[in-house]
Amino acid sequence: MTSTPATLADYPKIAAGKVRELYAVDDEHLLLVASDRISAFDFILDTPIPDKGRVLTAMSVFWFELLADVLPNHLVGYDDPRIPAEVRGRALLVRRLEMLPVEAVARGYLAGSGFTDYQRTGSVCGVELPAGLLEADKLPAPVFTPASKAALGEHDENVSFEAVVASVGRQRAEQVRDATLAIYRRGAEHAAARGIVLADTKFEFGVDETGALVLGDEVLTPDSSRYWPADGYLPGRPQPSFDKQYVRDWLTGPESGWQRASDTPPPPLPPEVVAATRARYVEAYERISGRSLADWPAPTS
Ligand code: Q0Z
Repeated sequence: MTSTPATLADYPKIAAGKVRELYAVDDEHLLLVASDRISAFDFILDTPIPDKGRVLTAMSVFWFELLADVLPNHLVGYDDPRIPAEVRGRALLVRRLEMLPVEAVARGYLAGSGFTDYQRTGSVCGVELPAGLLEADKLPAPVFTPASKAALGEHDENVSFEAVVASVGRQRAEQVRDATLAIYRRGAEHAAARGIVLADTKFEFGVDETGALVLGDEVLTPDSSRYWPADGYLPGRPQPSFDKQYVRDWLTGPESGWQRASDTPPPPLPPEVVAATRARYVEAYERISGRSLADWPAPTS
């Protein structure tokens, strides 16, 4: 015997986001690890949501498989011996790519910075929209609204298509735009048939050693997308988040004692809010995939 089971400490950590970490496995492979941490109102909460990392990882894998005929992706494995037991079920072994410096956003509905920019200018990322649209309205057709990757803790900044052309070249920019819209359309159509509105989403693309465009990162998870319940969808007001609404309602309600404007960190979540939120993540996965979370890998005790 020359090797022992991998442990996370064997792998250098090469990047960390708010709720995920990235490790180098070898020259050609990375390990993308999703934690159970959750953010709300731009704070990382002190209270984890059990199984959130597994749910988002399982969801990404479902979407990679469904979308593989639209574009190749970076997924190599989710139950591979190179994945340490401690992160089993919430880690993806992926091909190392040359990532493109663009947040590839598709919007089918008017929300977030898309709605803010529309109210000020009537357009988003240089794309003119019809007058008179309401918050959360469905757009006449999905739009590509790229953003530049911001430093940790900063918000991505919406940019024009010409800014993407300037950074990656016209051919690649057109390929990224077309792939973004094709993948969003396919995902939104699948989600709609299961009672979920996929309002918008952010993809990250890379280029492999042959020059091919490859879908990377996490795909169509509630952390990279706006998921709304189709039930009760009503434009003209902010829509409830499929996954985080219990957290937001409790934090902004009287029970928490927290003032959003106070600049103080939010308090820990009570067990019933944790349980309801966990159930929403599991429900989103099971509705979208038609699969049971019980069948997804987990650490073995
Ligand atoms: C992804 C990120 C973080 C999670 C780099 N296949 C790939 N090849 C090369 N680089 C990446 C990927 Cl996915 C890559 N990110 C974003 C950062 C945790 C994901 F800290 N950065």
